[in-house]
Amino acid sequence: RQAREEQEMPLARRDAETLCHEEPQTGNPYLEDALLRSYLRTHLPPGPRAAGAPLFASQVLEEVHQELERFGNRLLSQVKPLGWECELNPPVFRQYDAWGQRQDQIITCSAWRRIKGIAAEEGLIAEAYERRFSNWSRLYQAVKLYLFSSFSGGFNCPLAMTDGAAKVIESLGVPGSLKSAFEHLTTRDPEKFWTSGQWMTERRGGSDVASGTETVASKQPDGTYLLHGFKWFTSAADSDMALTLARIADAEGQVKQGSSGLSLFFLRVRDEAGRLNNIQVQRLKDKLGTRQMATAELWLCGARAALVSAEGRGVASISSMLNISRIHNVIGAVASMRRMLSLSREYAGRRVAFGKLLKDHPLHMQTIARMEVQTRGAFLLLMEVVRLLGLAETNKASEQEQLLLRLLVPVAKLYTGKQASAVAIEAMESFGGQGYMEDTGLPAIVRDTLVLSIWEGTTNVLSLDVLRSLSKSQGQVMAATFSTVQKKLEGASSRPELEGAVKRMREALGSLMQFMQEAASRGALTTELAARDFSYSIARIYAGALLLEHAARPDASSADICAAQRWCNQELCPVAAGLGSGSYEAKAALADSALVYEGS
Ligand code: UCC
Repeated sequence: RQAREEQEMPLARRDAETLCHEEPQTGNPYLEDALLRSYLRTHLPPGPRAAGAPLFASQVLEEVHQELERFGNRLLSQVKPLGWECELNPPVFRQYDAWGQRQDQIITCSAWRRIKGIAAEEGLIAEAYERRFSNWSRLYQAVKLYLFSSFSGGFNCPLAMTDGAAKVIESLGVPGSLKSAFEHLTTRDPEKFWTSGQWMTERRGGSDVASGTETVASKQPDGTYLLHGFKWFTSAADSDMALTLARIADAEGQVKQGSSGLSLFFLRVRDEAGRLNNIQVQRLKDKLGTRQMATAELWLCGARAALVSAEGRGVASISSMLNISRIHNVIGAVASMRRMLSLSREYAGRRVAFGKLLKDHPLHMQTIARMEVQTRGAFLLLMEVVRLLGLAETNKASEQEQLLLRLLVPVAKLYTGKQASAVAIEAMESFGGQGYMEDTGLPAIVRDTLVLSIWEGTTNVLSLDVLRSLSKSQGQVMAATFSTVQKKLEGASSRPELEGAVKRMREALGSLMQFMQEAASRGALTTELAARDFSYSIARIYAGALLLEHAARPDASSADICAAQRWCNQELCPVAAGLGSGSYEAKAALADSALVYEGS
């Protein structure tokens, strides 16, 4: 018996070793992304360049293709290991030195600082402001950021705010006082590159900025201001500069409350010697995810700052920063979905269960295919937003395109944030228990994804921003949406395979129009209660139109067609169902509260 056991043990061990999990091996993220490549082929102007013609009028596609292939290789060989190092070595806060001297030092790892340099070298901010590809520059920058995002070890966050700060300064006409800052933010030189913070959140409100901001700015004889206040949530607090909101005190020390009391300020975080600008770091935040990045609570104890907006126009001025960082949020969401999917599908080709590879189990493939459809819709929504932004920034956007941009930024941000969380969790599950293991790197992606529906405006706050865009434009944003979607549907209706999907889209569009007519005769409560479902309806209908447009191309693949059909099989206009079921009526609001507080 003993002899038999001895024989069996090594055999059992050998079996276990051969059944070991295989790590999914993904390749160049650009070359492996079929939808990205077909989108670029369809939309970017092809070469070759006619003699004397400006670069942007031709050659964009060829140049971009070569550049992205190179960049994809660099991401795999260089950035990916650095990003993982950042995950393993989160920033450390050293408040005092050994001798009791206050230091307030935020120590980041060398990989984090190296990624900062790579971001500069790759022009991840510069590209959008150099405009070497004219209106396509924004889209190209966004594509690079999309590829970079999942490997970046969280550095996509400081880049979001840096881009937003550059945008604010550019929209102010790059005043002399901010010229140097603008150059630092948009340089390709790693030695000169600055990142910026966006210090908005205070204790009384990350969402309700207008009434939650308590920081006070006192004017000095030299025209600068000293800021006193407490910033409760400053992402990437190792940044070089920040834009922040404060209330200017009058001669009596009084401040004006509300939104019209807020002004926008620029400040350097440290001086040339590395000393903090009268800022004290209270502590680093202990977050669920994005742990690679130093998020801090900061006391402004007379931080010297320069006023950059007109007095009382702080929120309006910082809104261009918000819109840019919201677009980065969309980039992060789509990137995260794509990364999880590419790992999941690769794993399905390696892992055997119940006698065959996961990819040969139809139910497993159905699950991944559903995520693929969501990811494609989100990707096209992102491309549409950055295409429109590129047009607006080069003064090529029609009035209709400007309206669409205003509406689609919050819509895309709120919708893709939710999609990304759902897809990331589902994709993690597709690895079974392995997906739950820290050292696979999958939990880190999931954690970092979950924040995307929270920061830069929660789903409900963004839904209210959708309503704000409607009221500010007196409904014109919706008129622009309806006519754009209708045009895309007309283009797709000639393809017989898309007939059913086009029909469902037309019905959904009709339902959305009908909802708007009915909602107009109801009160503000209906509009508010419907805001989230309304925003989802716009997202699903607009993304459906983009998928149909992509599927109607003469060289569309069968996957393009299938994705469009399946997207349009989901409920496209949830707000119509909500209206029909009475979900937006006063009595439904009372029932909501009763339901939530039963027993309390
Ligand atoms: O700071 C944060 C963490 C940073 C981390 C960033 C990482 C990103 C990484 C992504 C990569 C993966 S989070 C901060 C989160 N907080 C927010 O996002 C704020 C959320 N709250 C809002 O959005 C609010 O609704 C406010 C602050 C905009 C509301 O303020 P008001 O003052 O009540 O708003 P008003 O009165 O409606 O608007 C004031 C002006 C108006 O212009 P005028 O005066 O000309 O009529 C509005 O039209 O601002 C204009 N405005 C806008 N314009 C307001 N919002 C917008 C907008 N979105 N676009 C254009």
